[in-house]
Amino acid sequence: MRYTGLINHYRDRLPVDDSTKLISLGEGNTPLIQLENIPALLNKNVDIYIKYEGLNPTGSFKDRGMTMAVTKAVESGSKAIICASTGNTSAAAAAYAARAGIKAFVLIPEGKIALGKLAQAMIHGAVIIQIKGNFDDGMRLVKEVADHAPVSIVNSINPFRLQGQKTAAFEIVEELGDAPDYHCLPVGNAGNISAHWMGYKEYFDDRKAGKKPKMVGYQAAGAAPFVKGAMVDNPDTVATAIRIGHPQSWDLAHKVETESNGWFDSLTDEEILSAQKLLTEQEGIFCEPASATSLAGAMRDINNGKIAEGSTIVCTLTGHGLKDPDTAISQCTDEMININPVMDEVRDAILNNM
Ligand code: AN7
Repeated sequence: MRYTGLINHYRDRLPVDDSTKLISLGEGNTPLIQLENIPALLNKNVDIYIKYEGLNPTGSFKDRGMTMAVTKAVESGSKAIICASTGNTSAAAAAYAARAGIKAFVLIPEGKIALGKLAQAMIHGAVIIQIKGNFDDGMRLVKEVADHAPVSIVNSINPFRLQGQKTAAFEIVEELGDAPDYHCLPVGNAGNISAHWMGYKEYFDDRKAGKKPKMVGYQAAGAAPFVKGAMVDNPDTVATAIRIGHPQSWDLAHKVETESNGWFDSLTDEEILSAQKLLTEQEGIFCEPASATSLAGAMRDINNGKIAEGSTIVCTLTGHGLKDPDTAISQCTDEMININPVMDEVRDAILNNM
């Protein structure tokens, strides 16, 4: 049967009925790729799988939540959606609003969103409102303005978002035959880690999985309220997607930590970028900096034994590397070879670089 998106695929587990018009771009059903070279480099006996969420229609996991949120917004008669965003939510909102024929208003922090995401919001025709402030300021404003203008909020405080996003856990259980031992995710607002935990619990309770994973959330050191145990007022990190100091799912995330026996930890920008590069060079998988936080953290905790040998680990790569070409290029120090268009010079370029 033709795959037509995650709502249709999991409709029995999602809040829709036969009359609901689905707003879908074929999201979900993303690859689960086993790493082949990095475990050998670590010299540890572990199975690490990458859930490549960057292969969703707009290049991030946000599409899973956005298909549900926009479907429900349209069902309730809404003509406009609004979100604050570090970039990916705005890209997804813009695309799904275009698909639905409604308006999208996106509040983004001036100068702090990656180029690919900005291009997406612009080309899909969202109304872009740049604020002289950060994501947390944008989120506060969105909540306030929703009482004064006819717009539906599609940030992850919208419960339909997490409903859509929980389906990633279903896919993983189905592919592995059970839940993994550990599931590692980058954490900003902590909506996604909470959604995954909902999904794992649902499948465990319905006996579709025999166990539940320990949920491990990794943050950027300059934006790590869960590690600090308190909100952070001026978050900063190269991983702009998770440049968030006042997470919206604060209580939910702490419940996930306790119930799953998991933990939060943080990584420096250097560690994040080096994991991003390692993954591209060793495995051929390109994710954006924020996404590499999950792998960077998993590698550290595998090395120090916190994640035991013999474990099955899933790392979610939340967004595609093409989202942030500037950061990728700035990490590449090898000079390009410039030649005249003659064979000899091409041959020399090859022979000198074998
Ligand atoms: C690539 O787009 O919050 O912990 O406004 O884009 O569920 O917030 C993005 C978040 C991880 C964190 N990785 O997820 C936004 C936004 C990427 C992201 C996260 C985001 P949550």
